[in-house]
Amino acid sequence: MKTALITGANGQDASYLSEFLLEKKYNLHGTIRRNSVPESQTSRIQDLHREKKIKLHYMDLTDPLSVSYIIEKIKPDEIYHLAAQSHVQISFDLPDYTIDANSKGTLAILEAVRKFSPKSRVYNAASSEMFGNSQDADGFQRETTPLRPVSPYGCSKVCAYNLCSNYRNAYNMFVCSGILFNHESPRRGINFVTNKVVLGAIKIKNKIEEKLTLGNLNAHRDWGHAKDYCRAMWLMLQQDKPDDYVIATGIPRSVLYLVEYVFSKLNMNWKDYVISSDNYLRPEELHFLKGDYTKAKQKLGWEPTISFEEMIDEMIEYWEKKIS
Ligand code: F7E
Repeated sequence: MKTALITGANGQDASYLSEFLLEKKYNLHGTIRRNSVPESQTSRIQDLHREKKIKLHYMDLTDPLSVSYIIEKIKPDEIYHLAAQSHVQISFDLPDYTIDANSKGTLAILEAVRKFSPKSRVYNAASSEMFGNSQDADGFQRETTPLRPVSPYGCSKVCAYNLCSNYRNAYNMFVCSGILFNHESPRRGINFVTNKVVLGAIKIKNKIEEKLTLGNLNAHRDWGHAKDYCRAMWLMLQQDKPDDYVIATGIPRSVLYLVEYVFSKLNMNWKDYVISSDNYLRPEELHFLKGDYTKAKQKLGWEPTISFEEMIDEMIEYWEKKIS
């Protein structure tokens, strides 16, 4: 039986990954961060926690002692490092914290593994936000595309990504980074645009809200389903050699397309309800993401299986049941 440790155990991705690893009979540990609302610390993994399928530990990325303590104690076969300050716009409000948690926090994980558990295989959650507005001549971003981040979040992830490849080469550690493009699900936080639009539209339909205020409708993102992307994380750690992989669908869509799709599914005209506000614009915008997942397909045998429309339909169904 393999032992896995997931940092950020209550996140969207961790919840899907936990279910996936439990099906594969892993002995599962997860870390959560202390906050003043304890019930929100297990909101996405309530059942797993209640049924004692995952053992939870307090850990904070800004407290390296807590990081090394857990890794030394558990010595996991596999570490899925998913914990982060993951909201791009909030990273402009909390730049110092974002760098501390995401960059120095990853360094704390790598140092703890190097000193106390050098055989652990590490998955690092890198991000398409690292590319910024850089793209290849064919419009795609891939593993070789230059990294030119346009947010403190993107910068923090570039630093973590570089540290991971440095530790892999310098200390011969098994560290992989998954460069994941946007990935969503009903479990996505409601301040990310997909769930914000779905929930907002359903509230309007149910006369709970009158309007939905958004930012940049022209931004394009390559959206996939979190469940598909978590399978790729596991595949990376099952290979003979550690490497970095882009995980994406290759299909960009605009925020406007998302809005039109959701409102028309609910038989409403978005133009009657959606307002654009500068409050949701970022100081520097990332305009267009389209990932080339050829390497993951060839080396991991990975491909996305859930379409954008199936994913949004699942989110609509989830919120309709909850709200109406
Ligand atoms: O924004 C635009 C916004 O916040 C998507 C994180 O998981 O993916 C995520 O980062 C787009 C952006 O995700 C609103 O300007 C318009 O262009 O859902 P989002 P994100 O910033 O792309 C990457 C890969 C990560 O790694 C991150 O951790 O939608 N947008 N109006 C809006 N976005 C939000 N949140 N709210 C709006 O009202």
